[in-house]
Amino acid sequence: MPDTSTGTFADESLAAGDVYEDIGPEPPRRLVWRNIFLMVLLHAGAIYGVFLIPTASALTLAWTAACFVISALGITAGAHRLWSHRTYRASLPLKVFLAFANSMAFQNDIYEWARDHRVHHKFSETDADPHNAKRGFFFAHIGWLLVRKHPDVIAKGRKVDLSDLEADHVVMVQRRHYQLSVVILCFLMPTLVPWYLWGESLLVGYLLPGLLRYTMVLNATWLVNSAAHMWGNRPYDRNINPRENSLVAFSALGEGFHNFHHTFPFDYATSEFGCRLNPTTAFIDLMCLLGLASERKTVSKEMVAARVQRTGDGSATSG
Ligand code: ST9
Ligand code: ZN
Ligand code: ZN
Repeated sequence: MPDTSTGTFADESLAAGDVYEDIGPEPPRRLVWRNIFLMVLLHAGAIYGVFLIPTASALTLAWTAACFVISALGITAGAHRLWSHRTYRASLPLKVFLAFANSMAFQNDIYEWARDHRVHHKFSETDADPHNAKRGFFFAHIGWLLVRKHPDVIAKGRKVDLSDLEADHVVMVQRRHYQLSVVILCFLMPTLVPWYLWGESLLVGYLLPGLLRYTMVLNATWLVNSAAHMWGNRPYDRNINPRENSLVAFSALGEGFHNFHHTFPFDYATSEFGCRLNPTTAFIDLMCLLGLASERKTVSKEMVAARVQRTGDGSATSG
């Protein structure tokens, strides 16, 4: 049974057996009305966009899908597997591409995203976890972006080592020019390309490859924090909340194997099954084939098997 009052560290950088305990009463929840207003507006625009799908040209729909995949890779292959966990090494051209793709996804700059994500791994399911899933599905999904952070997130987060990110020029340049890059890459480019190249209306360009695509990438990402921390098997570690969730893996380009990922956060594939339901792993493999990436870290089959035996919930299909 998972311990519901404490969170155990699942990060390899921490001493085995360390336990972080939640302390003190819950501070008052401080709503951020600006974010609530903008998120309601964004989702309303995205829903309106759904009704405009029949009026869009085939090229616009293909462009919307391409924008989804590129911006999603900026999160999965970029902010997550490269910059948060350093699971592989990327060449400068690949890093620049991923930084552009990351701005297209508009989920905070790489530095802030990776900082919050490292804090999430280190203090999973405690007050110091930015999207602590013990506070319910809504909080883990979107609610955490609508309220001030728990003081523990900031206090504990300040102790997390970010020196590699500070030394990474691509990360710091993207951070310096973040707002402008988002305006251009997340909103202007997706809208203007179909208008200029094949005469799509500006409204459809703004609502489909713009707002609807952005909202879909956001929700696919948030499902990893909400659904994949609540529903699914725990073949590798039954003592932590993150689960294997195939539906989330499908919508999040392979990021739904979350029990594996929290157990072995250094593995570039975030799964023992390679490219199965995992386009991000296929993308990193392709980059290696093209000489643009190298040094993929993986966990050995023996280590997975031993872990499955020791802490798994018995649902493993291999190991
Ligand atoms: C978004 C992010 O959506 C999504 C991330 C999801 C992560 C998912 C991970 C799952 C695995 C990967 C799967 C990928 C799947 C992809 C699939 C794709 C198909 N440590 O933040 P402030 C400091 S963003 C240390 O203002 P408040 C901070 O530096 C969407 N320090 O806190 C600052 O210090 P100083 C768009 C920290 O006031 C001070 O604290 N954006 C930490 O509580 C205040 O910081 C939005 O919607 C830390 N962890 O406000 C909202 N955190 O003053 C953007 C903070 O010295 N965010 N600090 O500079 C906000 O508006 C605010 O952050 C807030 C909290 C209202 C949420
Ligand atoms: Zn992670
Ligand atoms: Zn997680």
